Parts: sequence; structure tokens; C-alpha cells
Amino acid sequence: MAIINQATKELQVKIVYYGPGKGGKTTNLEQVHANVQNVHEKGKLVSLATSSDRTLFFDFLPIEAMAIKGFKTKFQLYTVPGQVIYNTTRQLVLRGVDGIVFVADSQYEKMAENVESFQNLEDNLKSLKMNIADIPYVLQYNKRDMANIAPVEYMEFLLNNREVQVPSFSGVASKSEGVFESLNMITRMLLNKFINEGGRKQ
Ligand SMILES: Nc1nc2c(ncn2[C@@H]2O[C@H](COP(=O)(O)OP(=O)(O)OP(=O)(O)O)[C@@H](O)[C@H]2O)c(=O)[nH]1
Ligand SMILES: [Mg+2]
Repeated sequence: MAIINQATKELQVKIVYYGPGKGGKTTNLEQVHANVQNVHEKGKLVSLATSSDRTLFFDFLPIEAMAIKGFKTKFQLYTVPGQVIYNTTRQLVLRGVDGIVFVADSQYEKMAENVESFQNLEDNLKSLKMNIADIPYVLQYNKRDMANIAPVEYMEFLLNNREVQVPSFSGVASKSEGVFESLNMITRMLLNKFINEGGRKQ
């Protein structure tokens, strides 16, 4: 849950990048880190426990912005490990989540993994007494540069088929495409939620 410190006028927001293994979650954080210009606004990208490019624990990137008048907003970006076996770690990283960027892999052969990962997200939120319907999230259909990709419409059908559809973006995270579109949208959704709740602590 967003942490609001009325005394210091600070708002702290936790965003988790979720999705199947090798989908591009860590790449999203690397691109954000590389492209946020103002050094005062970004912290260090911390990648905890990686092995040949796979996240074994999580990545963490803090960024700061004066997003709301009078409030210093600290966004904490986390990735989960996508590999199926690391579910306990995913549950830990999800604790206190405010918003989610679900990074799906557009390659046809990854569709089952995408759906499985989304189901896993819903299950893990439930185990934390949260409901996906109450948590702002966006979908990123990544790896659009690959050869054997599913049409966006098909991915929408598989992953964005609830009563209320969420914003979705095509991406090539390794070229920074779709990265800031996704991040800007989720932060906008979270800040709107904060403003609509009258700035109250949840
Ligand atoms: N062609 C292509 N490669 C990408 C894209 N995004 C990421 N990659 C590559 O895909 C591989 C996996 O990306 P990661 O960002 O490590 O994936 P991840 O989701 O963090 O994977 P886990 O940590 O195992 O959950 C890396 O070699 C990236 O460079 C993309 O849009 N297109
Ligand atoms: Mg990773």
C-alpha cells in the first residue's frame, strides 16, 4: 500500500514488474535506469542474485519525481523472478504492491506461459488477501521485434478479457520501446487513485 508521510509530504509507491521468465522485466528496469536523465531523480539499479541473466531474487530501482504538487513521490520499481520455481520469492516481492506492469512475451510459443504467469499473479495476490480487480495494472506485449509473434488482438483476448479492460502497450524493451509508455501509464493510474482517495493513507 502506498505510504504517505504527511509530515515530510512524501508519497511512496511500489510498482512490480511481473510476467513469465525471460519476458523482459529486468530489461524494462535497465532501460528506465539508463534513460532517466536527472541523476537526482534516480537511484541505483540493484539486481539481487542473478545467474546468467536470470533474476533469482529481484531487481530494485528507486526513482523520485515531483509528480503531485507539494508531494515528493518516490516510485520503487521491482521485478520478480519469472521462473516458475521461485514462487515464494514472487509472493515476497508482491507484498505491499500498489501497481503492476505485466510484461508478456509476444512469441507464440510463450502464450501458455503468459497465461500461466497471469494466473499465478492472481493466485499470489489472493494469498496476500488482495484482488487483481482492485490493483491498477497495465499490460506490456513485449518482444514485438521477434519473428514468430502472436497478433496483439489474440494477446488481448488471452490476457485482457475482463469486464474492465486495462491499458496495454506493444513493446521492444531492449530498444526502450513501450517502456516509458507502460511506466507513465501505471504511475498516472496510481496518482489518480491517490488523488481520488483524497490523499488518505489506505
Ligand atoms: N529481441 C528482444 N529481446 C528482448 C526484448 N526484451 C528483452 N529481451 C532480451 O530477452 C532476454 C531476457 O530478458 P530479461 O529482461 O532478463 O527477462 P526477465 O523477464 O527479467 O527474465 P527473468 O528474470 O528470468 O524472469 C534478455 O536477453 C533481453 O536482452 C525485446 O523486446 N526484444
Ligand atoms: Mg529478470
